[in-house]
Amino acid sequence: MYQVVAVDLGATSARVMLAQFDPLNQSLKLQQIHRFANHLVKRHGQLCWDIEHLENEIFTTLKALVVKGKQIDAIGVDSWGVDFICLDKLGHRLGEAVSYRDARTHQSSREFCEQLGFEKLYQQTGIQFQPFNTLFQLKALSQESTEWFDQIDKVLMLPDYFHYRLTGQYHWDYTNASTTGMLNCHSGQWLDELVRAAGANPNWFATTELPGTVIGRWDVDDEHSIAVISPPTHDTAAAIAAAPLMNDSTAYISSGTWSLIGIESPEPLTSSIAQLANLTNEGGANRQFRVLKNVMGMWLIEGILVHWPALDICQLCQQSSEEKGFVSLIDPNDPCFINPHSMVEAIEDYCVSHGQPVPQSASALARCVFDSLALSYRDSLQQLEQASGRRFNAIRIVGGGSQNHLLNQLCADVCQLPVTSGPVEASALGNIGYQLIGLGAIKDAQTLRHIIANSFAEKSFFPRLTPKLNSAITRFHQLSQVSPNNL
Ligand code: LFR
Repeated sequence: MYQVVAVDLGATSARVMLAQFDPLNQSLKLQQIHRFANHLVKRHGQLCWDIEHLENEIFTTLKALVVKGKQIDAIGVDSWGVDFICLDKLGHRLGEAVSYRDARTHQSSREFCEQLGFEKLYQQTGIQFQPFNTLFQLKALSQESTEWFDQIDKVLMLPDYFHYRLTGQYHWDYTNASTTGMLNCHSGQWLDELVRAAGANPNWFATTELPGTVIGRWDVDDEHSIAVISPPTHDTAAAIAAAPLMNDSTAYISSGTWSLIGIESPEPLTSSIAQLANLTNEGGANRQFRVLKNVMGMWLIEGILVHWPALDICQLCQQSSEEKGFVSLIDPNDPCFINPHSMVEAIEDYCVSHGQPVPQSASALARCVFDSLALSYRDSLQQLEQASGRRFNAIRIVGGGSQNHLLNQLCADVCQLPVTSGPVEASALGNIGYQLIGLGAIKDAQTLRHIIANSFAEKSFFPRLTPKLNSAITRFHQLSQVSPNNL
């Protein structure tokens, strides 16, 4: 029996999960050890991650597990992409971990991107334009005249920072490094010229390594020392590694704070069609590319729930399912939803400015979001079909958002495709799976998917006839065409 711990950091909630893998039966069991809230904090006028809080929760939970006498064969950390931490020569943290939701790049990213030439950038990196890509964050940092800027010796992506805190070793996982927008998508090497253009130093980074690599050991005390093995440290890469995708005609949606809709491809897709659709080509755990589209997902719902603290997501979904569908629609990727001071006001303003009725309740607001997300999934799938030449006959939804039966059903109805949901804890499972591959307990990526498919429950949703669908699609297109979400 192997026991492995995944620290899975999400933008709003984080989990420490313990998995048991039985090599004889090839079965996996997962147990939640601890779940804690993650939130943004304002520091020196910027929106930051509370690194001390995260580190404290991680270390306290891991130590408690060891003290209880749990045998642990390995540990690995994954989190959202693009965000990073700067270290000095002695390995001390410099400044804060500024969040990708901070506005510091919103203006400058477009200017810098235009200056570099997006087409050239896209051909080299395969990475979508998002104002928060690490490339643009570094550029913003280099222009901030921060007093410690000259002391930067290394830049680590967030999960690798926690790996460093556990082991003292510096490591750059390929999957998360690909989200920086500074890797050559063909060679997987850092594009030094681009790094320099961002005002950064190529020496701050080193060669990336594939998930499954042993980073070092965490010496808990004189008696205990545990291997730290790199998972796919980008949560989306981990989630997709755990998605039981058995053929090329199934598209996935990794559903959480974001909805990431995509396919796996042996090569990056960087045609003008892909560029125009702002598809990204992120590095996959299994050396495949994650060709996908970012759609602002549960973030919008989380933003609504802030205004109704007594409601939980299940109640909200239940009430929304009783609302009339396709009344008001939004383009979920409109920049006004990245970090509004009030999500409710942002949706209301959007409806007013697009001549639509203003949703009058939490459930009407949520219904507007769910309908719009499903329509946006449909468009993304079409863009993926055009860019890849594939035809999809099924959708697999994984991650926390896959528990949302209303959205799963709307997705099936609007996309007119069968949907299968699960596993819910996809990022943690992908994290665990690659540690087990690193330990030699699981043979390879495909075997991992079979094991996960056989070990965890799934649920099916079949497309139904939806009367007002065509007019909703037309209305949605009118909205998304006017949104400045692409360059
Ligand atoms: C999802 C995710 C997305 C990435 C966004 C920002 O949690 O990792 O893949 O585009 O967060 O990092």
